[in-house]
Amino acid sequence: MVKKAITSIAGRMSFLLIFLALGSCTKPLQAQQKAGNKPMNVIFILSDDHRYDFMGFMNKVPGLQTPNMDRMAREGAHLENAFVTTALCSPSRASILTGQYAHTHTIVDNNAPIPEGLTFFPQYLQKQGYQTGFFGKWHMGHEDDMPQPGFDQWVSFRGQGVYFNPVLNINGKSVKQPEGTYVTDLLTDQTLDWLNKRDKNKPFFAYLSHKGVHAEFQPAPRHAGKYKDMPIVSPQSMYLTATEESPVFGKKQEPQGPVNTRDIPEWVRKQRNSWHGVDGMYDGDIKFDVFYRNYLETLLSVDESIGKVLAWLKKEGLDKNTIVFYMGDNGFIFGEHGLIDKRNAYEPSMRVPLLVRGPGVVNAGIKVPQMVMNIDIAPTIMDMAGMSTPENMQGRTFLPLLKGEKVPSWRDRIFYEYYWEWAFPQTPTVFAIRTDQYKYIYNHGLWDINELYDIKADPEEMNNLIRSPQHQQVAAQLKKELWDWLERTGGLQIPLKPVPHRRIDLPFKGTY
Ligand SMILES: [Ca+2]
Repeated sequence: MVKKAITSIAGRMSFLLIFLALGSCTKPLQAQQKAGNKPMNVIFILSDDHRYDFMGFMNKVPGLQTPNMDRMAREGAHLENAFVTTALCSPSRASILTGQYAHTHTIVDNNAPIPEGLTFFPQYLQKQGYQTGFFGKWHMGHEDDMPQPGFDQWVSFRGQGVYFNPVLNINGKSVKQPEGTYVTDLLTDQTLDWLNKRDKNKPFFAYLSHKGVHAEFQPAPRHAGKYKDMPIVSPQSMYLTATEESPVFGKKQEPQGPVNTRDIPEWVRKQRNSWHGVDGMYDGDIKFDVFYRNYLETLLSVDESIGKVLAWLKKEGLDKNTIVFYMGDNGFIFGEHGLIDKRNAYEPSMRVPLLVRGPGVVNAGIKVPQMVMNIDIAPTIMDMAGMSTPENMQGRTFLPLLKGEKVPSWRDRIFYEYYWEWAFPQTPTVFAIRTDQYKYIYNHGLWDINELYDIKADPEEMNNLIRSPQHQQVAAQLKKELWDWLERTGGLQIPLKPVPHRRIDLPFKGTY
């Protein structure tokens, strides 16, 4: 009895300690410097909504040319199983910058405020003697574009920004850009201008955060129309929920083998004819094939941005001691399950491209199969800068994986969360757990079926196994681990915010 009580108190104490460690936003910065590591320069290039497999070398999209992403993969590491913990702009960006899950940093959607005292990892880099610069889309704390902690140089814009002639906030001052300016080129130039003026005695960290390739896509004029004749090949799951009225785009790809259409969630069927479905996309204003080609054309300038950065490093003689990252903030669905966009926990939504080039540090041409997450970016870059991971970060450094070292205790499961937004009510709150073989999705807060996929046997996630007698044990185990994770990490409090506006979603548009 006494022992039980002590164990219980100890358990509560450790929970309290974890809670304090995670919640202590205002605690002074403490990251231990590791001995003997020489800090490397780092350039982190982030794109918006670029899905993991739309890169030339992946051979997913015939005709798509991304020579600079291909070069990054050839000369550096391709992290083949890279995921975000929330497939949405603001939560994922906050997870990258804090090393924390969305329910921990609390920026759970695109309107959530930044909590006071939240620490972004570049703040540690500054303490470590780095000069740091932020260039591009911040998009946290709603519309604010003012300088944020952790950056010596600040170039940003409000909210989603615009593709042409943006107004930039440069170190707190609004500066209108001239007519004809294209945002991807502009942000790359701003980054390189700052690097040209840097203090050559200090290491640097640049965070180049592109608007491209967020909807609604607008390619640079030099790329417009380049893919106008590109054939559309639909994913195998695109027409599983089609009705007689559903339009067909390009070549229809039929599923290989039988499909369990009975257990497709009702919300997925309904979303087909909504803002984020292939039948109703953008309230009927944009067609799937036009949308698809515009996306690919818009991506080309992001690829060129990587090329410009690599060329600058070579010219400056810095390409041997600078690590370059390329990553997407979340994926994007192009027709899978009859959907477009992200938010949900399906593979093209939660997977992202992740390439890292760093001669002498990162093995050239290495493929990393282990699952890594956006919350690992901060610990990894801090590791490269010679610092250990702060206690309140939930990710871990994958630098050993980049070096090709064996890491026997690497994680074998990852977690996912998305919180319902009133502006896009067609996607519910979703929690998921994914292993190398299985994914369990819990559709929260609505009367619908949950999902279990054998990703190895069914990579397109077309056969929901939630009723399969042979899979009851794995379903029960994954469900338990998912809820245990939420409980352990303080994720059982779903944040609510007031909904003051008229609805903007069809078929309820204009109602309160
Ligand atoms: Ca995004």
